[in-house]
Amino acid sequence: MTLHRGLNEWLEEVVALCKPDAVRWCDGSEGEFRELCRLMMDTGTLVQLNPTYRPNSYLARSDPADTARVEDRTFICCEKESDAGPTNHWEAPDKMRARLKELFSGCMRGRTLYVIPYSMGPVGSHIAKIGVQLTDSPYVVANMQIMARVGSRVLKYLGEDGPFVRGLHSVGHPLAEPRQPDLSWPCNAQNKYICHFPETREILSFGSGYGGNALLGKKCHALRIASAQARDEGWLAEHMLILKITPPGGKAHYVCAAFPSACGKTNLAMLIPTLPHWKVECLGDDIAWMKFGADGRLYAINPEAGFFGVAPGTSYETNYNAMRTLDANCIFTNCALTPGGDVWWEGMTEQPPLKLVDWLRRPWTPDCGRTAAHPNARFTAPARQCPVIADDWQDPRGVPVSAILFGGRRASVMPLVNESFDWRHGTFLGSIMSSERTAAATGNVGELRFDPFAMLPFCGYHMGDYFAHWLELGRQADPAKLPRIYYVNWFRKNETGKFLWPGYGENSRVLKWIIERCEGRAQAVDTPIGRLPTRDALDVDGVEVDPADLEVLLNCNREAWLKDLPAIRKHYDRFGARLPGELREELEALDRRLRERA
Ligand code: OXD
Ligand code: MN
Repeated sequence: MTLHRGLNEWLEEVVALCKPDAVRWCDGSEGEFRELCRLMMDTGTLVQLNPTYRPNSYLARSDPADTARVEDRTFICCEKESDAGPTNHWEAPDKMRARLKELFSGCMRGRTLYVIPYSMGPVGSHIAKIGVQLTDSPYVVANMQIMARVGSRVLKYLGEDGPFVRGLHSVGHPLAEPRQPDLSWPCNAQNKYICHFPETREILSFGSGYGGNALLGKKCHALRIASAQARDEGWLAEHMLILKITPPGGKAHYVCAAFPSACGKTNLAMLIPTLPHWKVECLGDDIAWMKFGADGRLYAINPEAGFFGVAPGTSYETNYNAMRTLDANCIFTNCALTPGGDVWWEGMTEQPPLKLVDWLRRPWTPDCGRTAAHPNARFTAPARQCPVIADDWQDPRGVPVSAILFGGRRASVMPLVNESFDWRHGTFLGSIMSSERTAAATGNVGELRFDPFAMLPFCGYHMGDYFAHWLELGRQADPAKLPRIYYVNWFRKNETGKFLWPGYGENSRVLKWIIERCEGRAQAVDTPIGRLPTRDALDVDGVEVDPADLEVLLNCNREAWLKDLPAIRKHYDRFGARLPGELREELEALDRRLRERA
């Protein structure tokens, strides 16, 4: 199917090792998608949703032991342990390869191996990269068709010797002789390994069929491998949404924003501004790859072609555009099923349906004391279906970035918005990002963790070196052309636990201030932590926020920050000598500014 020698040789090796019954080259066609979905309906992996409500859409219910990314089973296998850094699990490449060789040996018996050539980014864009995933999961193929540009056109572009990232994936559940019927969600919950070899640009993933563990183009390639590649080649691979914002009668700006998983990136990316005549359009909701253009500006592409969003909490009220994106051609995973054959999840409607089948396939009623959907239930939806997808979302040149936002869920300390003094200070703010843990990964929900640049689970090398890479790019660039950097927090609460800021569409007010700052039109006041909007500069006309709450939202709380400093120091100490000196200096300068008399 290809004249690419390297790809053919690798495929031969994998076939000899994994022993699939058949090999199928994926062409990325609609016919292929429908055929695989039919096949998965036969094995019970998918149910087709009622086409009256959702044409060409399906629901998958996973094994209860396979419902999220598994950070404790995720490894960076570089030659030197010190290069993986303290935030990654490391294993020596040879040792891990030997262990995985045993697991992969015969693991595809009774199954078909699918070859998925994919492009992260528009095919042929100078910012895009090619990967090939070999997998025994038709669920992965169908999802990858939505999430990436897949199939024959990618193979054609790859030619006979083009470079590509190798991704081998198996659910780790061979079908023994005599043939047993397959499971509806085959996996190998006891033996999950999500392994990255950044030096050779390879991914080996075993045992899980879920999301980021299995759709290798996303977290594994577009973040962990790409971040290492970006360091080597002088660009950025980031856990960021991309949006386009156009002021009334003004020119469009592009904004990238990094938030930890399940902190509302999809909502912000598709926000409907409450401010009259401001327009917000979406280019991506999870990942941005950025390269400097010949004009010295930073240009971003969304390497993905779809959204793999958290379903619970998504409704016509919270994210109308996401809901409309889900009208057809989607795969839902671990949502509940209505008697009429549609999906439902917590928060989708104010009143839950009276009867459902929950994600564990059990009868469910509102009083049964369990959630109907899994908290990390997901939708996989084509980006092109988003009603506010920007017309230039597939521009191979990328879009010039005016501002970069960092943020997380912080009930206290962090103000609504804070502008960094410069790129170096912005890098500092990114490096101290922290957030309350969500259900997107296993662990205790609500616990506070530092998540620098929202890259904690996704940086494919030493996080200290990653900070240094950000600083280095800033040093090489023309400061006037660099995006401005902001830290935002929509999640500030009062003592009774009530949110101080309404969020959602009202966040357009914060975006407005940011854009006006970029255009040199809005006022700010210097504080020890950065530049905050003056009371008049933030447009709060028509928003219901108590003036006392606004005071808290736009205030630098010196005592609270001073109390946070020991935790920041401890966070920094993890990086030892590889923490760039400039960031330590930023921290000490912050400490000094906080102690100076106001
Ligand atoms: C995601 C995540 O799925 O960050 O985007 O977990
Ligand atoms: Mn994400």
